[in-house]
Amino acid sequence: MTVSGPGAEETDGHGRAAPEGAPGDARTTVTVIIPTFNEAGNVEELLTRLAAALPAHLDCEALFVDDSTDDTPAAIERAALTCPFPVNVIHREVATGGLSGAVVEGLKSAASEWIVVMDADLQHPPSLMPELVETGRRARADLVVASRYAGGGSHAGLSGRYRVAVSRTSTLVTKGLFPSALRGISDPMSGFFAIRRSTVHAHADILKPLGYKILLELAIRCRPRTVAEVPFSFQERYAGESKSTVREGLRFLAHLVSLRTATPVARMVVFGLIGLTGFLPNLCALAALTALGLHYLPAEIVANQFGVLWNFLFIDLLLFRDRRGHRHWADRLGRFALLANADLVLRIPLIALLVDGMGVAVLPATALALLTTFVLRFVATELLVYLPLPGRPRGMAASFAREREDGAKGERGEAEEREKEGTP
Ligand SMILES: Nc1nc2c(ncn2[C@@H]2O[C@H](COP(=O)(O)OP(=O)(O)O)[C@@H](O)[C@H]2O)c(=O)[nH]1
Ligand SMILES: [Mg+2]
Repeated sequence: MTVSGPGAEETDGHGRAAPEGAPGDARTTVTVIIPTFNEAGNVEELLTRLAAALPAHLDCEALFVDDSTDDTPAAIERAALTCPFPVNVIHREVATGGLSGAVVEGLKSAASEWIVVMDADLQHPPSLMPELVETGRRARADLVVASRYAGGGSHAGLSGRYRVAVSRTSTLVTKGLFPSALRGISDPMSGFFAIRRSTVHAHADILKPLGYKILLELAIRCRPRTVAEVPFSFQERYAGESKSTVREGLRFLAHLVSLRTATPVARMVVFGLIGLTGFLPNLCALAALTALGLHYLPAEIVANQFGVLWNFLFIDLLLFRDRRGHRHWADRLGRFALLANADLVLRIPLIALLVDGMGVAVLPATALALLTTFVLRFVATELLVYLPLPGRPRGMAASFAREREDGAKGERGEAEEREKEGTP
């Protein structure tokens, strides 16, 4: 076990960790949240192994959040009959938010002091569940991560070199992007962890789950003060097939951008970077149009629209992904294009004012005008294109609403065509 954060490993004056209440003194309550998508062959074995591992002082209940299209709910019902602790199921007709959405739904309805999240396929050893909670109690941690990358851990059950490489690389990139929020977490992609309910519930409304990486979301948005880790060996799947897809990998990238651009300043930087990449289609279109014999001035105007479209796609799909539901795409594109072209129209008189009216040299005047119109355009994009309409849901509720709009072609339809590769 490794612990980091303020107040980590509070000692009893003899260098030993002072427990919150030793096992036996106080009962601890834990809800084990298990997201399931077609895991009929795994649930009975999972509950059996959980029950076998359960120490007497732990009051446990299992909460399946199920999006299955097979007979998993019936399998859970059967297994619950012989299970020594309560088993509850939230079966969702619409799999809003996919795996992360399921976990967040479970997190919100849990009432116990501790919550453990684990997969149904036994890749996360059930025998480790009590140790995660005990470690959290002893270390007074808010979050305990079962880590494949802590000393003694391993990802042996991760099938194929490709998935191991993707997992390692995405872990490195993610830790590099969030060095402070992920300090002390060697495996931010782990789907096996224990968290205090108080840590989650204080931030439940700002969670915007996307794809598979719920721990990342919780570590960054809930900011647990003290984090501990327990090494574990990622096992082979017991039965059934992996549900992770290439699409989940793309979702993970979008999730990273959304987490990294949570503040307006970070959003403005990414807005600027995307704007810079827009020069490429702009110049290509300009070259093509002038080669076709179009005069360079109308060609400039048309080519600018290619840059605008390019920028809109990236900004809409990556930067303001969670605010897309506020307006129809045509409305967003129209407003965005209007602003981008107004930017051109505004810049010229501004440069003229700076040069002729205030005596600024042409180059600094142009740079200043570019900067001014860039900031104005960013603010206007936030306010006029992506501000929620009155009465429309925000945050997670908004993305949920959006996915509902997408209807049957959402998670469930997509689930049918899941391929077997892709996510870290
Ligand atoms: N509720 C719910 N659970 C899901 C969904 N997708 C995957 N899961 C569950 O999440 C866990 C991890 O999924 P898995 O396919 O094993 O991913 P892998 O370990 O990355 O290959 C399993 O318990 C799945 O049944 C989903 O859309 N909804
Ligand atoms: Mg799995």
